[in-house]
Amino acid sequence: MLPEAVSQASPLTQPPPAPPNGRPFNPVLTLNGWSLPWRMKDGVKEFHLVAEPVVREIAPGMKANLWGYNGQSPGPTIEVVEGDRVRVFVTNRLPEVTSIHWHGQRLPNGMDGVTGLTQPGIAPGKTFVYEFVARRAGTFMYHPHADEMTQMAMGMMGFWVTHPRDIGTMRVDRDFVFLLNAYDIDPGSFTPRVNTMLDFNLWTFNSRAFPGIDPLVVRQGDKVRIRVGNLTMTNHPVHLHGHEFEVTGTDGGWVRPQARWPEVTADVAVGQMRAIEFVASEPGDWAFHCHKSHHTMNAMGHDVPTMIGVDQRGVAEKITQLMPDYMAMGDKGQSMGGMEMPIPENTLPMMGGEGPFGGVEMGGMFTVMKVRAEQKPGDYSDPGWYRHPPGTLAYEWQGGMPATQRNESPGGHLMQPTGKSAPIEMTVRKPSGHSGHQ
Ligand SMILES: [Cu+2]
Repeated sequence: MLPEAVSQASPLTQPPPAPPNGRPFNPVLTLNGWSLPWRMKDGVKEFHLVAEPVVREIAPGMKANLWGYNGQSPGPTIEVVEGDRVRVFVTNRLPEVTSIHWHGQRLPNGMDGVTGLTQPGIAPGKTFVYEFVARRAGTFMYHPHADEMTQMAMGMMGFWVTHPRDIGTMRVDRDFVFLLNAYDIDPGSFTPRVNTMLDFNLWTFNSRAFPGIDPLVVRQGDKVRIRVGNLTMTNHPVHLHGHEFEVTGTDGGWVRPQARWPEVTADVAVGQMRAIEFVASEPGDWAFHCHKSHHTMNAMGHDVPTMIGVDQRGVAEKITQLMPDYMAMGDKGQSMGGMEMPIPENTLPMMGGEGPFGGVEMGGMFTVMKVRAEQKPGDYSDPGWYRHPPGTLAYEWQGGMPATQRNESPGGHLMQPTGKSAPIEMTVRKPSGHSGHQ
């Protein structure tokens, strides 16, 4: 008999229980996801993945028709221990052939899951068995190697973690994992375009867009690892506020301590995995996001012309005669904070999320790491917004303003177009006590 194919309906983060059998390990926390239970049979860890159409809530207010595994996209995280013998049953409930490639693993060539090269495709309705020993501890992914462009554009992918054989190796207090993924879903529609190569309009962590992405909740002083895998078609510089980290793991394994350097942004290229580590020493609500600014926007942010500095007076009245609902936007930037725009059904606002001080004006690949002194070990529940100690919050200046100093020399060029140098006039203000400060 096949092991039960456990299915998950919720897109919320499900902290996994401690492993019930087999070698002990510290489970990871899959952001807006879950880990797949296994069955132990004659010393082999057996998992059952079902490739199938799913409905994924990308964020409250928007659902997408995707393809995934066991009820969700991405599929569940698979967690095993170095040295485990693993057997994965893969049942295909899609309308076309599929396969699973175990990205990054050392395994017998015939278990590598490349349709046509190492196996025939798994036909609809059929089940294939993959079996190998998890030889190397580290961070891995799984995805089809069959009609890849369609199946990945539809959300077929999942995370795999092989824990070290010794539970004390590379030990951390909290270990978060998620995949970077992207979709092209027209505003008002439910199904991704599958032939898009570059111009995706929904940039997601584990098929969730901000404000739908759960926070990374940690206890102050915790050693934290965040593992990220990239199965989009472009790279993502992931950036953490308030802390420096080191890349301690890549797709090829752990990075030797002598080879690490501190940074605050790690670029994760296509097909790569990165594990970053740091001590969460600074309490607060720290942004954690892709640094490509159009990746922290949702669908409505694309294909909008730049209107900064354009005087739209009069234009709106003329257009309103043709389109009664027209609203001129963007002449002072595209800030959407506190602004309600009419948008099609099943579409996320371009930039959303409410913070304690107003609109966060972010979408897509953005979430918040919440560091709290009072968070209990192992507690991932949302502690609410950070309460800033007195004197630690940016505030509005209520005093006067100095007169603006302008350089009035014509043009201010070093060289005139003729090639002759022009006299430069400069006004130098020498320090004279604190008269300029107020
Ligand atoms: Cu990005």
